[in-house]
Amino acid sequence: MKRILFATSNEHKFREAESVLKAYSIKIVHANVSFPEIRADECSTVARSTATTAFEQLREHVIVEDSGLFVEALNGFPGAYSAWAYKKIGSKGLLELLKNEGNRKAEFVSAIAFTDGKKTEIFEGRIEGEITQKERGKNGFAFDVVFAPVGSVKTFAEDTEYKQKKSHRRKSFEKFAEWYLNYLKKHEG
Ligand code: ITT
Repeated sequence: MKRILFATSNEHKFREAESVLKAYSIKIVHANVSFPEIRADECSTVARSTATTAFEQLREHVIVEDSGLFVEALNGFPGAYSAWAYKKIGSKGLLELLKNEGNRKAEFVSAIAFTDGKKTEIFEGRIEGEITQKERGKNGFAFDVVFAPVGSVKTFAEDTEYKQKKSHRRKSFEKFAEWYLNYLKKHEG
């Protein structure tokens, strides 16, 4: 098994990533730390910067992930500010903002940044869906209770198996894993 640090203060993110990566025999170790994040509209910009900060402190190959929910009718809000928005208004607050809105389209985005201290690589995953009319489901975290992905009538919080198969995080981590196995071959072979 190959080991790599995943720096995140979010236990849910870690578990979702772990379950994708074990199929590739890549073992991630949880560095339960959070670093100051820059403000930017794109998750990839935030992730790239946080990876550099994480490497400076941890001095090991590290990945970080920045993600968010981009709601079309709100011009992409809360987007890269999702963690902050969730703390402030929660998913009930988001439903309130969309109360009289017919356009419920939204997209989850996950951007992973890997760095070895010399170069940083970015991997993105996305999933489109709709914001439901009310909260549904008990599993998952944060906005999972109000997000129903295209192709399913259930929210991520109602159907975690579907989330695990199709999510933005599944896609970004699969891209990362495929790239990382090659990276290891080149650097260790
Ligand atoms: P770290 O920065 O320490 O990794 P965090 O939770 O603060 O943890 P982000 O800054 O990337 O991570 O914020 C991501 C936020 O986007 C998260 O807190 C949720 O509000 C939302 N989000 C992202 N992915 C999600 C998912 O799969 N399900 C529900 N909400 C999600």
